[in-house]
Amino acid sequence: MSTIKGLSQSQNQYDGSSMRVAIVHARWNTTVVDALVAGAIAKLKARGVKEKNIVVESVPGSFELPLACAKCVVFLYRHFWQLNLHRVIAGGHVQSHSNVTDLLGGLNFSSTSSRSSTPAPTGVVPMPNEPFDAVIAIGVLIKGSTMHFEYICDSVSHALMKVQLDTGVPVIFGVLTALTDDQALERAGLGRGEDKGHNHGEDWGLAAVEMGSHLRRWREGQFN
Ligand code: RBF
Repeated sequence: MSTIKGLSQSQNQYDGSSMRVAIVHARWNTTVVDALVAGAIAKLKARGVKEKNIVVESVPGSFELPLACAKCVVFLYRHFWQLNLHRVIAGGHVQSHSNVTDLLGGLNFSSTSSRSSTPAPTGVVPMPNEPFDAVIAIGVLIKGSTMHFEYICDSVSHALMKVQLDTGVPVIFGVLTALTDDQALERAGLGRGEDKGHNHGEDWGLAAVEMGSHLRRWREGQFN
């Protein structure tokens, strides 16, 4: 039977060739998680994201995903502050748009970034890593006989949304909340029936590049 559900493909081919993306995944239900991570990586690469710019971190379970995603972003904030401090000490100018508002409203790491047209002043300690354009949180929750599932699903989804809204860095929601093993397998393209299903990790890789691209544009005040 045909369905009207699902994601319609964007007309745009978003370019991930200068992007950095973090994937944070849980280790519960690894058969499914591994397929989802592989699907996400395949589509990141298909959009041009370089292998060296895809960082993969793992945590025990889905409940740990929000903190790990938040830490990726906080790490970057810290280095942003250090970077600006060094620039001031070095007598360099701080670009007029690199101010506290940027920190609160979104990330702006143009100083030593290859995206910047302004060279960093001499004496500046280089930022060890470029910022992430997006973070993909991947976990698979499968309902058991207790209320655990409901609590984890609820808290994790709210917390991941909070990380994204608080930081302005896109957090892609790659958490499956399945009622059965088969539901989870089918959503990773591993279905046991004739129809293997669709690997949603692929959609998450595409979403990461699309959102990273939108955020770069929106931060510059460019809207369609
Ligand atoms: N983590 C998952 O990522 N998926 C699960 O399906 C899952 N089910 C769990 C069921 C129970 C009864 C417990 C105790 C934990 C489960 N976890 C699951 C792990 C959870 O996300 C977290 O790692 C641990 O609770 C430690 O904080």
